[in-house]
Amino acid sequence: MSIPESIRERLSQALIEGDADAAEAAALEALQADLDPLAVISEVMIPALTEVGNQFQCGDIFLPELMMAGEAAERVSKHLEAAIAAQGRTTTALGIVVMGTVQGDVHDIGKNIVATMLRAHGFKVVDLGRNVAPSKFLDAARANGADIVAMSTLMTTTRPQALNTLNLFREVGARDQYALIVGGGCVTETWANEAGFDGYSADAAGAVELCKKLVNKN
Ligand code: B12
Repeated sequence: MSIPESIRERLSQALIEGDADAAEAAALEALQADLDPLAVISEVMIPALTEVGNQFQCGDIFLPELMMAGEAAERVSKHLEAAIAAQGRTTTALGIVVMGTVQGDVHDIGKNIVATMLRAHGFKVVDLGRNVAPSKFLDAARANGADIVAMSTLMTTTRPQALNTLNLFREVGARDQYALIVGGGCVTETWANEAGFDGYSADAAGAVELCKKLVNKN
């Protein structure tokens, strides 16, 4: 079912204005109307946050407004994530994914959505949270017997930390034991390939396909 214009407009406007209450109300209305939570994320939430990011970059809005939009998006994504999780029906784990946002970066909305989607599709996800040091990725991969180590990074300034993490796995001779993947707004497929990662995806649905491919279960 396509997203009715009234819900689309209200949610988008509320996110852009950083009105968390109005955004939450519109998201709950979308879920009550049985709209696909992933479509709400990709067709409304991401474009609205892209607009917020552009306005911030141009100096049309400042940090307080960016933070209000971030809070509104977090409130909305909690409901959408719960709805995605409720759709998951798989009981046996397809594979184990250790996931986190790289060191220095606190953006975790996209990472949380990817984690939820992976869980809904049958992966066990060990979520390390945000601002995760390279050594923490390595320790968690070893401790949990991970198949995949997934890094999220949203800023060009923290992107090198994904590479530092990959290099740490190389230095300790653990590179070939895990598939290392990366994603987030500042990463491209070309960058990920050139850096030597095993995969990249621009969105959560693609992340699921990528992880299935990497564990050879699709
Ligand atoms: C919300 C937001 C915030 C919130 C974050 C709240 C939170 N809990 O995450 C707050 C207000 C805290 C924030 C803070 C800052 N932010 Co900010 N923020 C944003 C904003 C508007 C949206 C990000 C977002 O959530 N997008 C929606 C999600 C769903 O998309 P996503 O993260 O890309 O994830 C999808 C895909 O990328 C993919 N994916 C994500 N991770 C992974 C991982 C894997 C393995 C795979 C396969 C796929 C994958 O799947 C996801 C789902 O589809 C962006 C602008 C933008 N256009 O992205 C700026 C933006 C990222 N922020 C920016 C900046 C500069 C900052 C600050 C430094 C501001 C400041 N001066 O303090 C701080 C950073 C603090 C820090 N140390 O990290 C810049 C970064 C610029 C750069 N250097 O690259 C941006 C791009 C804005 C801009 N245009 O200038 N921010």
